[in-house]
Amino acid sequence: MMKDADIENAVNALDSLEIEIPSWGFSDTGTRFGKYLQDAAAIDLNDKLSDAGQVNRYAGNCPLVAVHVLWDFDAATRPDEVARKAMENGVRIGSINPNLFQDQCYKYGSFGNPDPEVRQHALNHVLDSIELGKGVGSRVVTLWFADGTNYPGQDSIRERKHRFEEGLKAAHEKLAPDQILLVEYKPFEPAFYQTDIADWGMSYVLSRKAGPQARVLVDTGHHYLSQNIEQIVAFLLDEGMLGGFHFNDRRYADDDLTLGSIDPYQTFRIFSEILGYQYDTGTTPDIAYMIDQSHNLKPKVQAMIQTVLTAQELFAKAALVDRDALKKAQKQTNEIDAEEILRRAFFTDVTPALRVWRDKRKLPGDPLQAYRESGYEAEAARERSQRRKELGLTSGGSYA
Ligand code: PSV
Ligand code: MN
Repeated sequence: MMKDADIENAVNALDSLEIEIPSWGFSDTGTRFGKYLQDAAAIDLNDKLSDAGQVNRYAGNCPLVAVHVLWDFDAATRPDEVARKAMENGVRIGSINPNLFQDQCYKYGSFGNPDPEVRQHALNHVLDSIELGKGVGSRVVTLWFADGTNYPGQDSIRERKHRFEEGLKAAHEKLAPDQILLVEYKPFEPAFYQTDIADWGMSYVLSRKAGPQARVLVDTGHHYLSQNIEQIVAFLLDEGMLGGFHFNDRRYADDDLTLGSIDPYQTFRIFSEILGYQYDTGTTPDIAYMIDQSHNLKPKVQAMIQTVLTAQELFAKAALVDRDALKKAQKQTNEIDAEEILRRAFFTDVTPALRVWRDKRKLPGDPLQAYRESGYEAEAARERSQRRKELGLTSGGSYA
């Protein structure tokens, strides 16, 4: 049973949580073996903003939508129009994700490419993305690089590092004072010998060298198995260098599974580190809580609602950690009590707090069910398959 004080703590914590959802979570995506198409999948950015609006309407606290520049924009897209469209759907444009991996010229990398012309091409795209961010009123530019090499000796690792230092510094120079540059790391894939920004340490060094508005982005799927992610989070928080997350879960590699579907305790421990830092310092770190998931099989809006609800539940649980008791147990090196304090919070049923929070925000008590009953998905499937036909696009048909 939750005590009133616990409910209050959890509700306050939830009030401080804002989750960003990715536009690419609403379109048809797949694996390198192919795609299974869904009739209700978004076709264009308008559809994605509409879907994101639904997630925010039912789940609450996810008013930001991350966009991927080449997947969502073309030369004719007007940033002010996009910002207006987002507003119409009750959301705003969140992080801008330049695409530095799709063009043929990136075969040997973008910022790390040995060819200065390709490096300039990549930098121009990042600079355009920074301008786009200013145009749509977004604060965060997120950089993920597929750069790396596939064979030992293929290129100089140190020279590639220098090229990155130069490129990131040049990008940082063009940021508006309120923009931040997030640098994401990933240990492998698509490069399989060496990735140029392989872990948080490399991202930390490069961000520091880029300038004061650059920070590290932790994608929870971008670690080797069994890596202690909450330790990375604690370390970066303490250094003032944690910029944001790409949340998802994984079993094997960068699986993009639903947050908390494999190891909810890990997400809880990450949240607990953040809330513990807030408790100790009395400050709220500026963290972009973003989801990076694209669902191949699940219905996309439902999957995103499920994800947001999971984040809310785990964040509420993390708010229940008895910080004073934990400090006391740590002081006494009482590891059993210390661990039990975490476990007790994790295993508490926080439904009462979620109910209070949802009532307060006039959200449905069961957001997933309310969305399912709304008829939005059936209508989206009908209208979008019709539009696909008119556009000559392949459709999922009755297998969606
Ligand atoms: C790369 O695996 C990544 O995590 C980057 O954040 C990309 O922008 C995103 O996935 C694309 O799905
Ligand atoms: Mn990511």
